[in-house]
Amino acid sequence: MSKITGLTVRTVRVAMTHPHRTAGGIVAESPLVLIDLQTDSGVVGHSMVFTYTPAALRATGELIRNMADLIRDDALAPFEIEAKLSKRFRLLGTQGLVGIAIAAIDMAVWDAFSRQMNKSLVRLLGGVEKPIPAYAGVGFDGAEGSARAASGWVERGFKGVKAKIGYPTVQEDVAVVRAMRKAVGDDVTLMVDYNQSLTPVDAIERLRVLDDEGLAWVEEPTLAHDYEGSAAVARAARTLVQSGENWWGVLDLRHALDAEASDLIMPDVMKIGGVTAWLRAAALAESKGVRMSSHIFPEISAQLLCVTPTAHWLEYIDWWNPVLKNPLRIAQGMTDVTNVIGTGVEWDEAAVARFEV
Ligand code: SMN
Ligand code: MG
Repeated sequence: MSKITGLTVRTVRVAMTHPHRTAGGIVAESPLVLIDLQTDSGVVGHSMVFTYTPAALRATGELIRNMADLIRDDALAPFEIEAKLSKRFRLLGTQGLVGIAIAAIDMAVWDAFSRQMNKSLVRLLGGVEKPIPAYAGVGFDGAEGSARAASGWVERGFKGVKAKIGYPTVQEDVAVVRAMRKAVGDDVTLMVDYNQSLTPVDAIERLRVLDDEGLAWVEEPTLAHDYEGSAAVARAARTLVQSGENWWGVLDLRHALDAEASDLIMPDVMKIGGVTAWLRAAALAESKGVRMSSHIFPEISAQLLCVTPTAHWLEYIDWWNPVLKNPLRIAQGMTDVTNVIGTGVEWDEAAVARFEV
């Protein structure tokens, strides 16, 4: 079995063509940490993590760099590395930036492991490539702007579009949904995302109004960790509640499922803890019969959804395409992960050099 010999960690700030506005703030660029994990067989594993704000970029990069000493000379065995790092950081805690750093290493280890076997991640995990329905997102851009952006995605073949809402009034939220529906027709699935901006009671009130709009889900109406509050919303609304992108680790997910906080779940492969944690999350979702979608990270998520028994939708973004050699392909609104090696993450080095900080 080959061994880990080192880590190269770079930080980039990738410009976004359209700043992504949400009820929880604006994302105008993508601060990313790019990880290359070296092994003694010469195979290199790649992974990337997203720090949402450039303020956290350097610290996250430094943290990952410092973890290299903890895994040097270790066997390329993802479950063992995950167990070791979780234990090593138990006293400090494995949420937040520490959790992101552990996930970065986990994803790079899985990538190196599957590259070494000359397989895609999905094949390594015992699955096969499957097309998964993909939806795209539109920002907090008003009725007209949201409708225009939604039409653009549908023209590119997407069968689902998610809008950011949480305007000052529910009437404005409804206006956005109706403008999008008018623009894309009845055959396109529409979702909305409040990005944790409402109190449970506000959410219950707004959903009484939105319940007749034919939405596939309402995402994060309340604080992501207020499981009881979210459960109250889920019970009161006919529209399905979706959440998961802000749950740290499998234990958060278990608490949320136990509280029936959400009808549907969408863990983020980074915040949940990487590939290892995703597999465990998928098992919990199956045990409860809860449909599971992904949150951003389209390349690796498209493969993981192929081995997720209750796989639902893939969230597509193209923000990181500028630094990727082979961004995820979408055909007629479905993912296409055929002929991919590893997790599919590999750098366009010339672009990385341009965006590196
Ligand atoms: C989101 C993703 C990435 C950055 C900000 C917000 C989001 C989503 O909540 O679901 O797409
Ligand atoms: Mg969201």
